[in-house]
Amino acid sequence: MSVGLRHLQARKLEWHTEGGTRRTTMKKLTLLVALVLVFAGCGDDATSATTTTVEVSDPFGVTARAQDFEFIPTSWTVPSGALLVVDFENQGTVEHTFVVIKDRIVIESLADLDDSLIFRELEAGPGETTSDTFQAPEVPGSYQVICTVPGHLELGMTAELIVEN
Ligand SMILES: [Cu+2]
Repeated sequence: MSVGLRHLQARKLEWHTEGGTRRTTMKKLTLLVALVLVFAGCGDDATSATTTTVEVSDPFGVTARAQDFEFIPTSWTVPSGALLVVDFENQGTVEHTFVVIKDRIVIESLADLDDSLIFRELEAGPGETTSDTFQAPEVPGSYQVICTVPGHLELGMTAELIVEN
């Protein structure tokens, strides 16, 4: 599936709610892709038509804010496997990151983190907003989100991405 990011960003505004994101109605978008192949035979009525229907879920908007030194809100609930459009807004005075940890592993100290444990990473400088589009984990559960700037996890920059069926 190829959908332009600009298109996704325009659509995701519908799902933003103040103070975070609630699970809202997942509208199903039905794309009707009709491929009609017409073969004009010489004298024959040789016409072939193929119709393919593809169901695509709308992207799910997530707004995450960082301050010095906390995430707001501290949890986001998303449908499993959904296409997420994440806006990470850094309202702090230093750089922050939004790092989703794989496989429901919980990191308590940055020393426990290595790159193989990172599901997805966004970073934003002070006053910046970074956006990213990626697929939520398929397996339901609570996925830890941390800031990986040294010292920030220890100051409490941890949150959770809750994946529900
Ligand atoms: Cu931070």
